[in-house]
Amino acid sequence: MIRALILGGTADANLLADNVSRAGLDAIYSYGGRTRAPANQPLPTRVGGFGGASGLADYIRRERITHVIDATHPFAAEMSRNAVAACADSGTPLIVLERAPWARTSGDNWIEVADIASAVAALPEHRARVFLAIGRQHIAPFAARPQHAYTLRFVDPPEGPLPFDADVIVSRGPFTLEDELEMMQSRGIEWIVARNSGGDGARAKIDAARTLGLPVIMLARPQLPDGPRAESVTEVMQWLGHPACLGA
Ligand code: 3Y8
Ligand code: NAP
Repeated sequence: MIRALILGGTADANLLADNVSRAGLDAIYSYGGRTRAPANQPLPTRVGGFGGASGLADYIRRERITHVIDATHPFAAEMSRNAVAACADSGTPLIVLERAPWARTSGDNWIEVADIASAVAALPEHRARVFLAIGRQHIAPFAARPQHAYTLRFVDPPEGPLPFDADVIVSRGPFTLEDELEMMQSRGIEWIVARNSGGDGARAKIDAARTLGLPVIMLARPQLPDGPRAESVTEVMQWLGHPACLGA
């Protein structure tokens, strides 16, 4: 009898939850608790950390979880590493639902970097108007370059003071090309800093940058442990032994 744990928090995880629910499978959806009002799911939902890999292993045993699907974001590296360790420890089948990274196409002006420090170093010396589309958790290092006019985008309003002077857009996406073009042109954006998240929910800013001929400092994904992977909800449903529903 299947009892699946979906490590969620992304558009792909939401599509999977919809399919799992419609297939009538017993499953739990898990959020990390990063946002104030996460999207509702058609499955029983838990919010917050497990307490490291050992906490997750305990949860798997206590809840009699039979399958784990890591449908977290490609940059949620700690959660993904914990899932590999906990499933190995508890002998639980694990699959990672991982969307392909965006590939540079002709017309893209990308500066590909490995980490945030390199992204900060890739900015010009002279004052520029910079859109940091990397969320809230990793912006502090940009305080080393206060000469720029920064625009940030968060899911929720900032709780405390920011590490540097910046305009903040509060919006949870997914974003459209029209909205991104309007935002970048009205704010005179000259540089974009982004993560190579892949998927459709965040790619509009990349397409808008290409249209406007703007440079994108593109953060590469963290290395994750090897293991079974699926690039689509259909593949995950097959792994669970159930055909996907329409629209997967
Ligand atoms: C809490 C769940 C849906 C899912 C929406 C996707 C698409 C929009 C693009 C930009 C980039 C960013 C950020 C982003 C995107 C989707 C998807 C995606 C990027 C929610 C969600 C949770 C989070 C957490 C949040 C992080 C932040 C990252 C904003 C829900 C809306 C920048 C990643 O304030 C914070 O602390 C926010 C933290 C982790 C990265 C960061 O370090 O700040 N996502 N995003 C999940 C949880 O608690 O478990 O609230 O409903 C999900 C989505 N975010 O409804 O269709 O699937 O990728 N999320 C990045 O790509 O760099 C925005 O602004 O262009
Ligand atoms: P992270 O740095 O990899 O995880 C840090 C810790 O947060 C984990 O060790 C775990 O705590 C807890 N956690 C993370 N995701 C969880 C989940 N789905 N369920 C339960 N606990 C979770 O993760 P993150 O980058 O902050 O991402 C947090 C959430 O936002 C994830 O759901 C992810 O899918 C979503 N998200 C992230 C990004 C991004 O850019 N990182 C983008 C879009 C959506 P314990 O160790 O205590 O178990």
